[in-house]
Amino acid sequence: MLFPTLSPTAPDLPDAVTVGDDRLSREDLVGAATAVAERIAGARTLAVLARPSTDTVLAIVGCLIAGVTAVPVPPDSGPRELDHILTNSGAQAWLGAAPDDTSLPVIPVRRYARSWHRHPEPPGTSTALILYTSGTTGAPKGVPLTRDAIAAGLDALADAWRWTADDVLAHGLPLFHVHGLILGVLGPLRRAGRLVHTVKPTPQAYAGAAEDGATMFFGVPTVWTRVSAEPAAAQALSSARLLVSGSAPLPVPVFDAIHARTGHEIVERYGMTETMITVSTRVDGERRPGWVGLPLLGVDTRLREGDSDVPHDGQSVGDLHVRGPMMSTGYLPSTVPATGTRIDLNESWLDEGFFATGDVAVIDPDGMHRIVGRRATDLIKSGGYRIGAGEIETVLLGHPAVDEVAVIGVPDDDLGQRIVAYVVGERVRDSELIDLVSTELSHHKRPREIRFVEGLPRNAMGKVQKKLLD
Ligand code: MCA
Ligand code: AMP
Repeated sequence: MLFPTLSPTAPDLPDAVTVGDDRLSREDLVGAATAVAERIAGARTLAVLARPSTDTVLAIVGCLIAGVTAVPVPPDSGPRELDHILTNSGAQAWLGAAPDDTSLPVIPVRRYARSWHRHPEPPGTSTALILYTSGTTGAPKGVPLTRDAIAAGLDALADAWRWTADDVLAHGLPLFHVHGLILGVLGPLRRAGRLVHTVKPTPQAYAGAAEDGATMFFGVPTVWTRVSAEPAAAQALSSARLLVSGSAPLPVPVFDAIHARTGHEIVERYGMTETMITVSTRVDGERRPGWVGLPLLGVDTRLREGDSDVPHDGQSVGDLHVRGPMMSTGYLPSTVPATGTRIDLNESWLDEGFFATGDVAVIDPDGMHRIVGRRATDLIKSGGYRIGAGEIETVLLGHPAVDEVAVIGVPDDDLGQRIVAYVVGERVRDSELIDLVSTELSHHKRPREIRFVEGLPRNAMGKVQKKLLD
């Protein structure tokens, strides 16, 4: 069974899932999610506006019980993103909350409905979730993940982190990515442990969860940076069993500050939407600051330069390829809207089951991995969100004042990278351009800074030289 928490023989947990002030016992969760499953039986794919709420958890779990593919959608998505996600995924309806002016049918999630019907376990090869993630150009890409992949990914993490039913996981991460949703919600259901979602990942909320007995905390590096800046909150986390960081590089000074304030060496892990988590430091191993650890159970990694292997000497840099049972097997097909031509997006899936991550790394003789950076400058990581420069440039070019634009990520102490847009054109208020991106796409994709310039640096071919900006 994919989620032992949902088994009829599982012991009751009065606080199986807490989101903010709303608490679901195991019985509430199973009863209400099974009622959702009955309402959606026969559907193929449903969209879920993934607000941090128990309704989102019930919608997703209802889909998992019924064997319906769920598409978690960022709740602040603008019309462009929404259109693309709904069309590309083939979502038939919204389950639970829906945007105001939607043309799709809306199926309610009823928090107090109950059903005890026993649904057969859907096949492991069926697609449980489609998650959307940014590429360097174009609209976000749909990543289908099967039940088997999710089970393998979560079990490999349980092995590395000794994650058990006794753990109470706390975090406040968004419910539309691998980190917050698969690890952060489905993880506790796979382990039959408890979840406390704090709605926002603030230092105060994490401290409160620790005082209430949470044992394990997830955060992106920005969260740990903010915790380390609040000594009282950090101190409260001393009682935890494990602090985990991922989604972007954890700065060494933050690792050190958290260690000094909590006594914990953060466990760092590395992954991607396409692969889930493939490499992690282990509870029973070395937690070396700046390094992301060893391949998880069932995972192979290799470093390549072209067709050659790069030595694992802790210094030679190569393209990181990963292979494992938790990976997706390819993006959903996409089409060029104007022509309807189908685009093959799957060049990163290679022979022998390897996936080219686009990250460059080193591996030391003991198998420890360090992520050195990304091959493409056009993928930005800000606050742990992956954001394609091209998507933002397309929106900004739609503004009548903008003639040319180049979007880059610049180093930022809080967000890791901050989105900066270089604009050639008529000078308008910065906020006009920032708000345009924030409404057309999602808030986290908005530039934090606009820099008006006379021209963009270009090479002889006319291509913008982003490396010369900043
Ligand atoms: C300010 N705001 C605006 C504007 N200005 N909204 C719209 N337009 C504007 N012009 C508002 C925002 O809506 C928000 O309001 C508030 O200002 C703060 O926004 P922001 O600065 O964006 O938030 P933050 O608090 O600084 O966010 C930091 C964060 C966040 C909490 C760390 O970046 C975050 O949740 N990151 C997690 C990303 C993640 O989970 N990534 C995993 C993917 P309000 O607060 O009212 O809404 S990676 C993955 O899955 C792989 C597999 C992996 O390895 O894990
Ligand atoms: P996403 O698909 O949003 O999960 O983004 C995946 C990317 O996040 C990876 O390709 C890496 O560039 C980055 N990433 C995730 N975890 C780490 C980590 N621990 N250290 C460095 N980069 C990371």
